[in-house]
Amino acid sequence: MKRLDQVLASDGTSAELELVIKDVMVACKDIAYKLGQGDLAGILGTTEDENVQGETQKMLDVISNDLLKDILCANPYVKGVGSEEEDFTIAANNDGKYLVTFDPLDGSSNIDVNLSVGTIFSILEAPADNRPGSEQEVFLQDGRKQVAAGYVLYGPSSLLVMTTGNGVNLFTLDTNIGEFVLTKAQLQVPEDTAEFAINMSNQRFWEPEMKQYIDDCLKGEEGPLGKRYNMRWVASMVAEVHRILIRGGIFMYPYDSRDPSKAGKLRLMYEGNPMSMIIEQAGGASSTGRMDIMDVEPKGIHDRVPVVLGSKNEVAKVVAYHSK
Ligand code: AHM
Ligand code: MG
Repeated sequence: MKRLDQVLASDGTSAELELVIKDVMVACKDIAYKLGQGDLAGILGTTEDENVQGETQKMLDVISNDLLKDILCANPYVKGVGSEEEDFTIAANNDGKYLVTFDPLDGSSNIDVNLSVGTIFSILEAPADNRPGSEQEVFLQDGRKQVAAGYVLYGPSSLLVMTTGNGVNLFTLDTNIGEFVLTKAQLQVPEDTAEFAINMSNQRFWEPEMKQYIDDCLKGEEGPLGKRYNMRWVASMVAEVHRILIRGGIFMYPYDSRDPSKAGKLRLMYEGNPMSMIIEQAGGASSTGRMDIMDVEPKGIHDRVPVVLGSKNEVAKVVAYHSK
């Protein structure tokens, strides 16, 4: 079986990009170990702090963020990093070629109940010219510019799913040798599904188009969509996206009116774009409901975005509801 470095070497990934991806994985292996230790290491629970988004931070949010930040800032090929847990982007090495954004531990409300969480990362090329502008601004590129994206799902096994633009591969962490090993090549999202994932408790805050689509799903065979749907909600985007990659489905975190200043709950640069690249590379689709997520022009590093992604024919139905 091929190791991650062998797969990257054979698919034409540059040595520099490979070194950046490998450093992300060094941090992720450490996160996997620490999650496994949990209470034994006294690292479950919440800190006194809030992050820039006004969310309370778990101890493991902070630990995971520091692991990724420290290793990436020491990598000569990394120009800067942006994290869901940091107020501002961080300059790393001026001659670095890559910018890395990450959500160090997504779905962290699941940590204390021993359920699945994950790390999501996205890699962009730093603009070659030394154009004036703040460190934040160099990051503000649309999702189509990503050169790599992936996630590590910490579940019964630790899994890496990633793309460098040549399809999507699945690796399993072999803890005997401390390496991610290719266990499924070229994942493909089934085109059709009858399984949706959405936080139904927000229904009263959704736009009418989203309400209508879910109402029609709930009508089953008798409704306009003509089939009986099943529902899942893990409250961990990495786990939901992984389920969709393996057996199909549609995941939605739409715009809602709880806080009209926010375009949704999930963040474009740390969650929306990397997951969209993975899903599209596996033959699925990804939309805000009105446009492809990867075409959204970011205005700020912490921008939020409505997310509808998964099996391509089902995503097309949700988009059709929004264009009625
Ligand atoms: P986080 O980055 O603060 O962990 O939030 C993102 C998570 C996603 O993994 C998940 O889809 C969603 O938030 C769950 O939200 P909810 O609390 O509405 O169930
Ligand atoms: Mg997150």
